[in-house]
Amino acid sequence: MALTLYVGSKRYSSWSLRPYLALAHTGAAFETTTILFEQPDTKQQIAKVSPAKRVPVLHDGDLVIWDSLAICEYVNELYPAANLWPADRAQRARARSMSAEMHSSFVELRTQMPMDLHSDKAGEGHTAEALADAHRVMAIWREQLAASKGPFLFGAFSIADAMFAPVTTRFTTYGVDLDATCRAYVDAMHALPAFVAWKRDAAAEPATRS
Ligand SMILES: N[C@@H](CCC(=O)N[C@@H](CS)C(=O)NCC(=O)O)C(=O)O
Repeated sequence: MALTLYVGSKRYSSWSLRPYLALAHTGAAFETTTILFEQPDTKQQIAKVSPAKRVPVLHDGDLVIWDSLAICEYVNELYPAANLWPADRAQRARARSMSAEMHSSFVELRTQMPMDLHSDKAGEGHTAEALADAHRVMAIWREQLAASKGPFLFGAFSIADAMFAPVTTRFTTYGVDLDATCRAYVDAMHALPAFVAWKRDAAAEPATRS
């Protein structure tokens, strides 16, 4: 098989979840290889497949694509019929803006509320800075969902949703308050068959972080 997506522990690897959802959305055949975190050879295993020494990384034959957003862009070019970006240019520009903001911002949210799919850490990590990040994320969602009417940010699933998927899990794990609009969005994300499959696989992995 030509396409292999190398991912980190599904329980913890927020960056890995994004291209997995984008690839799954295309319906294309691909293989997923998991490199578990916190193992004695984790760094060596990642370095073997990723020039950036980070996961996710996609191998398409000899071509190596690293970084979650770059992989999503490549997948969009491989499978244009999957409409991973909105068709309308202005909407596409908005989707790219929010994807880029998600990719480069919200450091406190990431730091205080790291992804952990199978833990209940309600109330942990609720620093003022992390909550300010969370409120900015939810403001983006609310504005976009009001315009599109959902269930995803631009109606149908797009790369923008893939980029925010890990945050939806952080809000659940850490018990961040959600209004009805954001709750419906999180529920739609968590009902995606690909998300359900990822979470099921994550449950079978060892818990290596407290
Ligand atoms: N900007 C990168 C970040 C990738 C990244 O930081 N991956 C982490 C795991 S989620 C990693 O590979 N850590 C392994 C290590 O640091 O050894 C992307 O979007 O793909």
